[in-house]
Amino acid sequence: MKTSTITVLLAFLTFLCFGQKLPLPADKKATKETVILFQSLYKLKNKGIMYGHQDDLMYGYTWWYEKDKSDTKAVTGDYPAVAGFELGHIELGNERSLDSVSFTQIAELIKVHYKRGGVITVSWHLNNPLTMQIKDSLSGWQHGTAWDVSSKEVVSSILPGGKNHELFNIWLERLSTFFIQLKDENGIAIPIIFRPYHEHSGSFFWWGTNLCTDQEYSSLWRYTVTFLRDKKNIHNILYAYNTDRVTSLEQYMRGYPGDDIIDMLSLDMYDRGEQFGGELDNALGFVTKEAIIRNKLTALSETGERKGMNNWWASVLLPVVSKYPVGYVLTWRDAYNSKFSVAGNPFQSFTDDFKYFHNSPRTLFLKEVQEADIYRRK
Ligand code: BMA
Repeated sequence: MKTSTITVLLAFLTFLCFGQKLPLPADKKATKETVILFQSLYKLKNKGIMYGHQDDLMYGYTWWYEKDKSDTKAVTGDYPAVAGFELGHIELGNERSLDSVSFTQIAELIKVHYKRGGVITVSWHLNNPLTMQIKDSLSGWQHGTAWDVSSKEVVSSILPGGKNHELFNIWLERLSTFFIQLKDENGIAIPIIFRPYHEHSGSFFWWGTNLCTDQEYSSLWRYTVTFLRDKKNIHNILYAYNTDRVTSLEQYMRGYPGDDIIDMLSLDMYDRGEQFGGELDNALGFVTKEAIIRNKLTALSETGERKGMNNWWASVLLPVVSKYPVGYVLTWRDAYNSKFSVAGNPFQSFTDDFKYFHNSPRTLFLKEVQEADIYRRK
């Protein structure tokens, strides 16, 4: 055999062995763009960690909905690779989210970020469908919100057979309507990462670990995905399973709805003290290992710095996340006009520290993700 024939044969065999090895999203009917995104992120997580910021394009501490603005860009010169958006109150049919952001503007900026070549992730702090109907239940700001944990019957009440099941279907209809209009200028559905019912291992949302059984939590997930994917024919969503801090894989997987539903294994962990580095190291170790076994994506989908530290990004976060194939690290919103120090605000004393994180060869911001051409547009 001639050398050139052998080379072609070898290339073909390599393609057969490795080319096909890239896993697929859980949704067997996922759109082409969604499959491409999934596979790009699957590969990219071995190259570097994308930086994500919640509501980065919507507002910052000192500004609200200004064209092309971003706190991340103001500090680093670049946008985050991952833009987070929040859909709480879409279920109510409201025009604005629980954070007063217009849903029309959210859709607009999702399209902008997609056009720039960035990744979109969406969270959903949906109201409590049971307690919000009870006028004289728990008082205070939590009443009827995602944070209202006064009843353990909420999840069972919205599953098939439950007394709030029809109401929940209406909520999922409204959510679907929002997702269906997310199209680019050519009418192509924009792929997004959806992370509902988050931080399940905690008990501060009505779907938290002590507020429902693992079976109910898993059913809630399965019902939601089946509704969006099979009933509404939405095939541009990658689904992210998520917990708050956990100390074992067993704890992490409690209520996991299944590999046929989930595309990403993600973790939320904020730095509350010196033990954080070790705890994060441990948790990312078993979460990323499990993700590789199951052919899933990974993320540290919410984190935030320890109060009072001015070298947290460089000395705590970066060394730990660099050890693992973590797809992205996202810090939470810079609440407009907030009197409080919100975790992850790159505008405070640690600007140089955040720049160090940005400049690290291990981190990826929008420009690097554009170069990686994750939507294969080039
Ligand atoms: C929380 C806080 C809330 C906000 C919610 C949804 O963690 O930032 O103020 O309403 O996220 O964005």
